[in-house]
This record gives sequence, structure tokens and C-alpha cells, in this order.
Amino acid sequence: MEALDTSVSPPARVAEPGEGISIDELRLAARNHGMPLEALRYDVTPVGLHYLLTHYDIPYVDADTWRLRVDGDVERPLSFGLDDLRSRERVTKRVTLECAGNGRARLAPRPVSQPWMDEAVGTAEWTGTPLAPLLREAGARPSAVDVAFTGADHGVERGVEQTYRRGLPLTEALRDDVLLVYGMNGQPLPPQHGAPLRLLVPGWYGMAQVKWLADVSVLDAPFDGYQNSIAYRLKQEPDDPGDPVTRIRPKALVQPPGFPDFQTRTRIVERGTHVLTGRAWSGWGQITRVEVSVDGGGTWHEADLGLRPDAFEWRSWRWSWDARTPGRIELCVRASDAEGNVQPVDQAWNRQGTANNHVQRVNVVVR
Ligand SMILES: Nc1nc2c(c(=O)[nH]1)N[C@H]1C(S)=C(S)[C@@H](COP(=O)(O)O)O[C@H]1N2
Ligand SMILES: [Mo]
Repeated sequence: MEALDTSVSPPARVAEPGEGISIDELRLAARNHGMPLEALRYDVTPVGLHYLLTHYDIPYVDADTWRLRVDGDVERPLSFGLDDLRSRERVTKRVTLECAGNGRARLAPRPVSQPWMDEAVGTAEWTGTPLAPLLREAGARPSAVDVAFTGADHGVERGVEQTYRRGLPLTEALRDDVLLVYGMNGQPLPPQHGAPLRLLVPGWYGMAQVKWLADVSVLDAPFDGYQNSIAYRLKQEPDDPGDPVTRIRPKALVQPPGFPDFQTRTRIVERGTHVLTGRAWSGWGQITRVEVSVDGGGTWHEADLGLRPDAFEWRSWRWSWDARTPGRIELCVRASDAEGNVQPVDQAWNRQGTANNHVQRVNVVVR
């Protein structure tokens, strides 16, 4: 491969103090849209409102000729057409996905990458077939440790040319809720979400949910590809190997109340009582508590939680706000889960701006 210079594929970096979002980041943000926060009102996010993140191009995959290979460290390499997969056990599950970079643009200093604010999240009803029986049919050998999932999309990232590929520990791949997905919200999986087939690993951040799946390969050594060993690492310094990003940390969002200003998104609400609602989720355990602050995180009020949702589906919450005093306020919300994880008010900075679950802040003017 011809070496690509850094003007084509620049290295990772952190923005200088006061440096704005660049044209390159704006281009990324326009391709990879978030879920408009008013869509928090839907239990299941309508397909076009679900967030979207694609590192390279959306590949064109012809579903009629496409096949999924299951190979590597197995007794019997197998391959499946879409009809083969559709005629197997069928499962539909509500699962919330969140991009690991959600909130990145609000970090200081700001890691230069897809500049998410708070909206890289969505919940869909995913339909597919469990992965574990396919791995058992193929006969993963006792030496197997990881499974690599390869998509059909190709690009270059930080100077490394690659086809999108992620490794997952075999124990996670064998979970019975890990699915090969061909349907979304009762429709065929659309191109932008990975048609004809994607992986679904409930509870994990988005990078694990490989789209346009072409190959499932069982490995007898830990996967060391780019997307696991260089990207998606929690680290402070460039040379620090860092820990891998895995499950989603607890987070709550509020559906912004009132109506917005076009430019600033500041909300305008009338004096009086407002029922604030939103959603909270965690990949570590059930959401057990949501708290709301109307003074920028100074004091917290416990919200009422909605019915216990599916294991990795977001949970609704509501809190009645008596907005008495006219003026500007900052609305914040935070979540806790059954594992005792509490969402931090302030950022826990890391170099790639991943897995940051510092609280959302919504500017509101009461009049
Ligand atoms: N093949 C492939 N799979 C991928 C990606 C990608 O670029 N290529 N992006 C990942 C990332 S970073 C995220 S956050 C999710 C986004 O899934 P969505 O676009 O369906 O919301 O897909 C993941 N799967
Ligand atoms: Mo992501």
C-alpha cells in the first residue's frame, strides 16, 4: 500500500484552547447525525430519527448475492445466505445504542473527531437470529478466545487503511442475547444501519455493533486490530495503551421543555408547572434512580421512574417542575444503575473523548 501522508489522514489530536470545530469535523457531523432530543418522547426511535455513525462510506451490499462466512478457529467453516438466516430462530428485542463518542464536543480540551453533543443515542426494535448457535454449529475450538466481526466498508483512519473490523471476547459473543440483525422497527434493516445484516451486542457502546457484516471469524489469539487496540481506548496520554471501551456507562437525558431559539437552542418556558420527561440507560445494570436539577447541578430532585424496561432498553422518567421565578436556569439530569454507578456531573476526561457520561446541560429561560 502506498503510504498516505498526514494531510490525507491526520493523526489523533486534541484541539488547542479556544480552537473551534473545523470544516472536517463539520463534514463528519453532517453525515453522522444525532437523534433530535425531542425524539426522546418515543419508546422506540423512528428509523430516520435514530442516530447514525459510519466511519467511512455506507457500502452498497447486494442482499441477493451476499453471504455471511463463519470461519477461523472452527471445526467446520460455514456460510449463510440471508434467507438461511431469516429461516432460523427469530428474536425481536428493544435495545438502546449509544456512540462511545457521545458528548465528546463538550469536553475541554476537545478531542478532534466526530463532534457529538448529547444526541448520539437511539432505541430500536431489532429483529434477527442469535449468533451463539451458529458458532456452535461451526464448532469453535477450545483454543478460541475472541471473535472478529468484519464489515463491508473500507477506509483509512489515522493513516491506517482498513476494513471495519472489531473483536469481541468469545464469552460475550456466546451470550444468548447477541443477535445477527436483519430487521429494525419491523422493517428490513436500512442501508445506513447495516443492511443486510449487522451485529447487536446489547449493553455495549456502538463500535461493537458491526454493520454490513460479511465475516465472523473465531480467533485463537486476542484480536489486535485497529478498532480495538488503537481506537476505543480510555487513555490520558498518547502513548498510554489504555483500557478498552466496553459497556455503556449510565446516562440520563431530558427532553428539552418549552420551545427553542433557532440559533442557540435556548429553551423558553412559561412560569408554572412543567412535567419534565426523558430517558435513562446503562449497559451495566437496570436504571435505579434519575435525579433532576434546575440550578445547574447544585441541588437534585428524585424523578419517578417508568416501568422496568427490557434489559438494555432505556427507562423513561418524569419529574414535575414548579417554575416560579422568571429568569435563566440550567437544567441537568443524572442517572444511577443497579451496579452502583452514578453519572458524574463533571467530565472524566480522556484523550479520545469516549465513554464520557457527564451530565447534559440545557439552558432554559422562564418568563
Ligand atoms: N461496519 C461498520 N460498523 C459500524 C461502524 C462503521 O463505521 N462500520 N460504526 C460503529 C459505530 S462507531 C457506531 S456508534 C454504530 C452506530 O450504529 P448506527 O449507525 O446504526 O446507529 O455502528 C458501529 N458499527
Ligand atoms: Mo460510535
